[in-house]
Amino acid sequence: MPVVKRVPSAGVAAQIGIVHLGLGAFHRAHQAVYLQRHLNRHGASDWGLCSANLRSNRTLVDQLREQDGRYHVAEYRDREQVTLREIGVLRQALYVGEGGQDLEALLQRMAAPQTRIVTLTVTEKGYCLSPATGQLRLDDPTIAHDIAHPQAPRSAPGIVLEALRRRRAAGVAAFTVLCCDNMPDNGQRTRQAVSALAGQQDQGLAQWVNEHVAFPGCMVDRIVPAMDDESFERLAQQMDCNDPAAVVCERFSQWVIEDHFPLGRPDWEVEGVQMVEDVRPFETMKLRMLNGSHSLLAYIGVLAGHETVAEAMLDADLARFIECYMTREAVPTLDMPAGIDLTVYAHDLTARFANDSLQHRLRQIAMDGSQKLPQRWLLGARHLLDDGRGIACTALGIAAWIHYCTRSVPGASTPVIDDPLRATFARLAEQFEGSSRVDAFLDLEEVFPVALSDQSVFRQAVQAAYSALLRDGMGPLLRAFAASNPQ
Ligand code: CS2
Repeated sequence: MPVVKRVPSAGVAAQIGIVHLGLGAFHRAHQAVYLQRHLNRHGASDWGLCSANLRSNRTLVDQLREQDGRYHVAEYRDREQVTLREIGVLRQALYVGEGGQDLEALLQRMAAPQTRIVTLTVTEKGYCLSPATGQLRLDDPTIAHDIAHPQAPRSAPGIVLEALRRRRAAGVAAFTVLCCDNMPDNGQRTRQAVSALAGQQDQGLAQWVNEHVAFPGCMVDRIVPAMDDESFERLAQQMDCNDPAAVVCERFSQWVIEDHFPLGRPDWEVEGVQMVEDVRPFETMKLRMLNGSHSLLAYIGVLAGHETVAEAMLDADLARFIECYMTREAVPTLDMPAGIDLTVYAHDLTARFANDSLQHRLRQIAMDGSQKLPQRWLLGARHLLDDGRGIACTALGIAAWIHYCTRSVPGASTPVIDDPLRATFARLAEQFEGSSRVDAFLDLEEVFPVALSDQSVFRQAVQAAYSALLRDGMGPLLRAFAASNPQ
């Protein structure tokens, strides 16, 4: 049984100052915890939280409402030590379903002068941008809907824009928009989504957005596995916590934010948030080192027969492969400010991945690969090739992703793939095999920037990895890799 340290919620969030879109586990275990610590420290705060789920998990919103917004976060340092925090900073939980329930309440809340910041964790696909180029996808049905019905928006950019339109009409200053998703240049990408949508609706509004709305970028980091029955049971048994809205996460947490909040912000730096002028180096580091390794572990790990990240890290060959990826294919692409030691960072990541008090399923990370690969692997691969370096680990990752998305699984007619492009993957799997399948995948311009897929060295590396994978299988391939790349 672990030693449990309990931290109750203290103080009252008198007013809602932040509206959040995307009430998932990550938000509850990351941003809400920083705000809770801020509240506990000050005893009273104007930075209470209103969080909304868009089209997913209505049950959670109902549960939170029943609990008056209170829930628990269990932070596992390891199997022996846990901190159980009570969160009381969530003042309002909303659900905007297909039928638009709570949409008006959400828009009113966002338009209210007390709301000074709007934050988002709607996952990469929630911005409706092309993953490879970052341009708004005008062919996306949700965006097409929002262009036709600006005042009844369904997409996250559409909701942000409609709230801004109302503020402008009422003469209320724009809130600051803070994207907390794992995208490159996430502030700029969010600006791009909102302002391109505005350009389709109303030029005057588009200009106002460009002139008046701040979109600082930020890097968020905390490993928060999706909750499952086992995690709920563990909370009940180990700490008598029977909370259907609880989340489990690691002890580590990091938040680096560009300090540009025209209407003010909580004094986050007191809670350990790093406020910086330019977040991009931190974001690129995290995307390529942590998330890049995560995605490698996901596709390669599943094909090697593993289920969770910690279990995959016990596979010495796979752990060696990840280490080689970090040092040879991620670190050389990074240009960090003084004081950041990437060797230490890589070492700490390895320890975090190996934390076996978390059941972080590889399949959770494997979701939405088409939206994740460009920033996790492909921008780095371009950099490496431009420098004349090798991309062996990345190439095996891409080969594993293609195989993961198209292989047949015993007992199932098609593998269960959770990705916006899953229908395309199924079609390509049916039409092509072997090297033509690889070519067909690399031709997907939404995922692979032409500047990369045009390079024959790149194609050849992925082709070679894919045929070796089909020939040898993942286990033997990793064994051979580790044997020829000893520590
Ligand atoms: C993971 C991330 O699911 C995924 O794609 O790589 O959610 C990762 O756990 C977080 O970014 C960690 O901060």
